[in-house]
Amino acid sequence: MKTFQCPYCGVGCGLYIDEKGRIKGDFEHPANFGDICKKPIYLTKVLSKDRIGRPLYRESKSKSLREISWEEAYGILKKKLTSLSPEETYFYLSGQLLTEDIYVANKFVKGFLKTNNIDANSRLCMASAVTAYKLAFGSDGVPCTYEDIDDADAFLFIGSNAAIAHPVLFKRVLKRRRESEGVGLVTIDPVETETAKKSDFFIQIRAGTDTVFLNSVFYVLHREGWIDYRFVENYTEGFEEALETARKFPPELAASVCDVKPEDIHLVAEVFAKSEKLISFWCQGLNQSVNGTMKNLALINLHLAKGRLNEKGCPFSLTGQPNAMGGREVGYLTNGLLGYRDVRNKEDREFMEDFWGVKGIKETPGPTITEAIDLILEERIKLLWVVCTNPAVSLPELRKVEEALSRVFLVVQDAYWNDTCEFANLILPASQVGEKEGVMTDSDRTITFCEKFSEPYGESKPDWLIFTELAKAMEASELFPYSSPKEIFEEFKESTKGRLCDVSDLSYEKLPARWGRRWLYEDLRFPTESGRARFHPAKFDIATEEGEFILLTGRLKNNWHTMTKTGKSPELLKGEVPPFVLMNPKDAEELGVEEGEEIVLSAKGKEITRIVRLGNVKRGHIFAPFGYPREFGEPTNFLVSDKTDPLSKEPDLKYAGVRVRVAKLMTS
Ligand SMILES: Nc1nc2c(c(=O)[nH]1)N[C@H]1C(S)=C(S)[C@@H](COP(=O)(O)OP(=O)(O)OC[C@H]3O[C@@H](n4cnc5c(=O)[nH]c(N)nc54)[C@H](O)[C@@H]3O)O[C@H]1N2
Ligand SMILES: Nc1nc2c(c(=O)[nH]1)N[C@H]1C(S)=C(S)[C@@H](COP(=O)(O)OP(=O)(O)OC[C@H]3O[C@@H](n4cnc5c(=O)[nH]c(N)nc54)[C@H](O)[C@@H]3O)O[C@H]1N2
Ligand code: SF4
Ligand SMILES: [Mo]
Repeated sequence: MKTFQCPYCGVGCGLYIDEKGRIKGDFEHPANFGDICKKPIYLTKVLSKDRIGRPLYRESKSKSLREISWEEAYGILKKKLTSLSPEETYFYLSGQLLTEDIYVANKFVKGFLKTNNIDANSRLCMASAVTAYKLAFGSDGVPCTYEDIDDADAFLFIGSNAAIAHPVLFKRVLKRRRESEGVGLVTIDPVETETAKKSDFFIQIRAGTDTVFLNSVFYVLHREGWIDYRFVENYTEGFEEALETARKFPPELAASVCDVKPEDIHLVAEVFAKSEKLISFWCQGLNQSVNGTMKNLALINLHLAKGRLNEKGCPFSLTGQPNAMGGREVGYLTNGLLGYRDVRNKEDREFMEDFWGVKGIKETPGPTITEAIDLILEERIKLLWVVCTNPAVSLPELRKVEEALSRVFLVVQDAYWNDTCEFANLILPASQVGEKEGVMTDSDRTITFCEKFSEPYGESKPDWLIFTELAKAMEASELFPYSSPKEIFEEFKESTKGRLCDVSDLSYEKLPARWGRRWLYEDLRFPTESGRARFHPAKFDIATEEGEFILLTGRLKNNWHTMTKTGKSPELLKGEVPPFVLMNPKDAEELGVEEGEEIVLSAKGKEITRIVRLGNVKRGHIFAPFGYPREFGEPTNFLVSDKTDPLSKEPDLKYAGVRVRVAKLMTS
């Protein structure tokens, strides 16, 4: 029986293939205990569908791609990488790679080429949560674990549609409510999502204003005398400054900014004050915002003000991708190094240089992916290497992205043909989960070993092997001596010794296992300079966008992002295509459009057409799934801007100003 971690969401369910080739939930895995959602069930059916089987190449984009051998591919890359300066190259990775893949890629870029020009799609995903966690707690490890769901009595879902995005986790929350009296769920979202529909309270907030709402909850906690001063005094710092900011937002004022009732704010304050154990789950409704880090900090402030950690609760950032946490452990963003180390820290750099036996790791973080797009347009970056992500659909401001992808020498390393491949000069076929071995870390720090259950498709190779073989072709075998993922894991392990994310005791045979204690900060000592957790004033800054509607973007229930896998399964596509948007019935009526009719949304000089579905979306807002690739028409992200949060540099993917008209008026 082959077991592995689900390659979809960050819940990280353990799965296995039974004797008839069916995919089932692993009863022994602590993330799901046998549970499973619909998406992975169809995995084996799409494993070999429309794959890329051989490396493909063209020097000029006006030519068609032709098949080449791996040797030729490595030759081309070697020539490019040696003729360009390291700063003229850029690597864009993914939280869907295995830890071993990420390890080798990161070492290749930061340790061998010696540039920090490397980022991952986590920039669009977890960057704000990472930044806020680090500011507040000194590290970005999630403080608690899934077990904490099983005895909590209050759950807040803010900017998270966990019912479809983290379904097995959400079912665990519902089970807890079913089995115990007095357990309550509150959802805060501009859309009455599936999560909201299953909650006891739904607060329909105006997009972008969570910082105001949460500051106001802090205000009420203070006004009502509900602060846990003992906790604040013993274990935290910065309370007064944070409170001073919060005091600018009395409930009446906040209610009008957020377009909610003052009682809603009071209700959440009461949940913070009076529940026994409260877990606040959040995801992209807080992270993907120009105010994203502040939204995160405003929420964490509430947990600190009430001492809601460990047995009393947890601020729980839901990780989106199956191995974004592994990426964090390896340090695959522009500033990261192994074991939660940072290029800006001299000691960390010295450790790494010693550990890898290299010299000259750069101390300045590289540009983030949206900055890199600008640098490509300025012709300062000349080679872009994309691994396991589909930026031609998922990055914001797609007109700019298309232009950049057309200009740069583009290497795409992917398992399937995707929209980004259309712009590629060189395509490297990658093996995917099921065809390769290695580990992933889920949302609650549990690491799972993924066994191989199928031969690699065609000539595809595991991502770690592609970088290892290229390094060999570049005469760097000493640095990259690997002949198996296990050797890579052993090397990675060593680097984490004594660190917060210490996995040095683990081995493939001992997995699944979690790093860190159940409660990461059990003793209430934090890896900050003073050892205390830190409050931060949560300053409010809303995205300003021109247009009649605010376009919110997000996920489909049965499809995974840009649909390269799930989109090949008719069972999963059903009901989710053709591309649609969700609109408030009153807005639709005013516009003169009915359910099933088409509207045209326009922004940034681009128009996209979508079918209207009616739903309880906040008035003035429209919800659009973002993952539709070009085979279904223009992708949503043509309308989305690349404005970013100043601290996390995460783009605001949840607040685009759009104009809207009825499509049929054009043709009549
Ligand atoms: N089925 C499925 N599951 C997935 C994925 C998938 O593609 N498909 N992707 C995975 C990944 S990588 C991620 S990151 C997660 C994402 O998981 P989620 O973040 O839960 O999903 P989203 O749909 O992006 O956004 C969540 C909610 O944020 C709300 N929102 C938008 N703006 C605001 C705001 O200003 N304030 C508040 N409070 N809410 C707001 C939206 O209306 C939406 O309901 O899902 C993971 N799981
Ligand atoms: N407007 C808007 N935009 C968004 C978001 C949003 O909410 N709104 N969400 C953002 C977020 S949170 C995320 S995480 C991103 C996701 O966006 P992407 O990362 O672009 O989405 P995926 O479709 O998951 O792309 C993964 C790619 O990896 C390939 N692949 C799968 N397995 C392997 C493998 O083992 N090796 C290699 N080399 N390739 C493999 C797949 O075929 C696919 O092409 O989108 C972001 N963009
Ligand atoms: S909840 Fe997430 S990890 Fe679990 S089976 Fe579904 S997609 Fe996979
Ligand atoms: Mo994500």
